[in-house]
Amino acid sequence: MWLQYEPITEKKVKDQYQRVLRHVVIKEDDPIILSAKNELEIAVKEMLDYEINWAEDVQDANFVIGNKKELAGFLEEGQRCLLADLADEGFIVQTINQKSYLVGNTDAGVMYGIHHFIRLMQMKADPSQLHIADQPKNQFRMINQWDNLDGSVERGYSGKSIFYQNGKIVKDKARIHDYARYLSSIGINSICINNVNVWEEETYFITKKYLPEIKEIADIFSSYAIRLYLSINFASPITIDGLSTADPLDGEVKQWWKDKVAEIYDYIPDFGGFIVKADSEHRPGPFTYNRDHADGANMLAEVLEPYDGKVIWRCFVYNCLQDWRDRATDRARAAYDHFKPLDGRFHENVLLQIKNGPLDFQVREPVSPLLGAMSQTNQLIEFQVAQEYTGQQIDLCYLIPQWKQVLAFDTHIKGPGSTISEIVAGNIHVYKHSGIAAVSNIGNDENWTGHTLAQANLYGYGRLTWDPSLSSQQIAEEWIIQTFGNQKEVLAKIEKMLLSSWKIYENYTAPLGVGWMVTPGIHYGPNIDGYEYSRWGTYHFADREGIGVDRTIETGTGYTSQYEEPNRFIYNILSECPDELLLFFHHVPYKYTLKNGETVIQHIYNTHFKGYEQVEDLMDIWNSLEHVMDNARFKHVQDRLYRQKMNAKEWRDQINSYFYRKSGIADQYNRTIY
Ligand code: GCV
Repeated sequence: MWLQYEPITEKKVKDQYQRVLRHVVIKEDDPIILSAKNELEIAVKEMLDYEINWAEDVQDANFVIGNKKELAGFLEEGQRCLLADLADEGFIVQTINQKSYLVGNTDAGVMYGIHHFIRLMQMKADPSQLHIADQPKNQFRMINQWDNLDGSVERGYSGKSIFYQNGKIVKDKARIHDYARYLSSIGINSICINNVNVWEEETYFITKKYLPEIKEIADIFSSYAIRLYLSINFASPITIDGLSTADPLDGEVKQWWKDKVAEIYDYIPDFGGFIVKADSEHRPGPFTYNRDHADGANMLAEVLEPYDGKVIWRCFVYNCLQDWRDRATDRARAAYDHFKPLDGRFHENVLLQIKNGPLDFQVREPVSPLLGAMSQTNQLIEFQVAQEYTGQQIDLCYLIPQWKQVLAFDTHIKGPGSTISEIVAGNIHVYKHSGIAAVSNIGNDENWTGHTLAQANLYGYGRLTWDPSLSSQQIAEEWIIQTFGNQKEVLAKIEKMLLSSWKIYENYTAPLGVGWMVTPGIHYGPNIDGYEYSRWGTYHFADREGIGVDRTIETGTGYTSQYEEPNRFIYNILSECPDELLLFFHHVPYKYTLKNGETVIQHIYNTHFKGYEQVEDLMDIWNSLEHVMDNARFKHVQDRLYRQKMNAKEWRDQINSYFYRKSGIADQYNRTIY
C-alpha cells in the first residue's frame, strides 16, 4: 500500500535527505520509540538505499529525535511554548543552524512526527529548512474490524481476516504487525479487533481461553501507540458463567463484570475498553430487562473507570422487524428517539458511536440528527470504509468527498458553525472524549483492500481523522504519489478517477437519496423492492403516481423535526429540499420538477444512462495508463472496472425499466429501456 517505498532517483532530493539524515540521534528506547526508529530505518533504507548512522551525542547529530522530556531544552523558546500548547500526540520539527529537531509531546507524538517526515520524503519535499507544528484534531481516531473467529469478515470484501483463521487466532502475526504500521502511519490510535456482532465463541474472547493471545495482539498495536478494544456480548454473564440474568442493575451481574474487567487488565494493562452493539439486529441488550441504554452502558463504565477504560456504545439501535408501512416507526428516527432523551445520564467514560447517517451507510443520506444533539454525552461519529452499500470494493468509490461533506455539515446546534467536524472534535459541547470511528475495509488479500484503489479510502480515512481540513484532492494526491509514484500523467488520471467515482456510483444506483434497492443480504447489485427487512412494503414507496418517503412533520413520519433550524425547515419544505436528498424526505409525483430543471423520472433515466457511460470513461482513462503501469496492478484494476461496468449496466436497466413500468412515462430521448 502506501508504505511500499520507491527508491528516490532525483539526485538533488536524495542528497538533501542524506544530508539531514547523516547522523541521527533518537532518545529513549521504549517500544513506541523503537517502532518509530524502525519505521525510519526501513523508509531510509528503501528510499535512499542508505543505513542510518545512529549517533549518541546530540552535538554530532544532524537530526535529533525524541520526546519533550528529553529534548524540549534544545528548542527555541517560542517553539517550546508552541509544543506545550499542542495535544499530547502533537509534535514539532524545527531546524536551527542546519540541525533539525523532531520533538513529540509524548512517544506517540514522536511516532507521528516520524511518519510525517517519512511522508515528506515520499512526496519529495525539501527537508533542509523544516518548521512544522502538528497535532490531531480528534482525540479518538478509531478503526473497527468486523472480523469473526472463523476467519470471515462481516461485510468484508478483501479476502479473509488477518486476525483469525478456522476458529483460531492466527499464529503468524506478521500481517497484524504490518497493519499496525499502516494504521499508525495515518494517525489511527484505537482499534477494536472483533465484530460488533459477537456470536457464540467470540463471547469467550474475554476469558483465559483467548486473553493470552489477545494480549500478544494488544502488545503489537500498543508498540505503535494504538490501544486495543474488544466488542462484547451483553449477555456474557449468562453465556460464559451461566448466571440467570444479564440485567445491568443486578448486583451479581455487576460483580461479574467487575471481576471480568480486573482479569482483562491483568493481561492487558493498557486495554482500551468495550464496544457494545445492544438491542439491535437480534443482539441482546438492556431492553430485555426493561432497562434503558444508559443503565446498560453505565454498569460497564463503572467497572472500567478505575482502569481508564471506555465504553463505546453503538447507537445503531432499531427494530429490524418493523412494519415499513407503519409510518410511526420510521427507522430513520430510531437512534435519535432512543438516545436523545438519555442525554446527561451517561458516565464520563461512555462514548456513543453514531453512524454518519440515520439509516445505514447508504451512498447518499442526510447527516444523523443525533450528532451534536446531546450536549452532555460524549460522541463518536462512525463511517464505513468497507464499501458495503457503495460497491463492495469491486466498484470504484472514493469515499473521502462523502465524509468531508458530512464533517462540514452545519447542525446549527449552537448557532452557525456547529459543524460535525467541530462537534466530534469536542469543540461545540465540552465533551471529555470524542472523535471518529470507522469500519475497516482490509482483509488478507495481497493488496489488503480487494480493489487496489480502495486503499485510498483507508488512507484517507486516517488522514481525515487527524486533519479534517485536508481536501479530498490533497488526500488523493498524497495517496497516489506514495502508492504509484509521482509521474504527472499517473497522478492526474488516477486523481480524476477517484474524485469522480462517488458521484458516478450514485448516478447508476439508488436515485435522489432514496437509498437501498439492493440485493437482500448481500447488498450488492440492484433489487428495487428487495431489502431483506422490507417484508412489509418497500423502502422507496413508489407507486404509479410517485416515489419517495414522506418524512415531513405535517404529513409524514416527522423525522425532519429532529433537526435544528434552519435544517428542519430546509428538509421539511419540498421547495427548499436539496435535489440530492429529495426522495429521502418527500414523496413526489414522477413529473415533479427538480431544481436542476429535470423531472424526477427524467432525472432517473438521465443519471442511469450517464452513470453507465461514466464507468466506460473510467475504463478508458485506466486503459490509457497501461504503458506506465506495472502489469499486475494494471490488469487487476482493469478487471475490477469491467465488473463495475457489468454492475452499472444491471443497475441502469433494472432501475430504468422498473420506473418506466411503474410510471408509464417514456424517456424524453427515447433511449432503449430494457
Ligand atoms: C455488523 C448493517 C450491516 C450489518 C452490520 C450492521 C451494524 O446492518 O449490514 O452487517 O453488522 O450494519 O452496523 O451493526
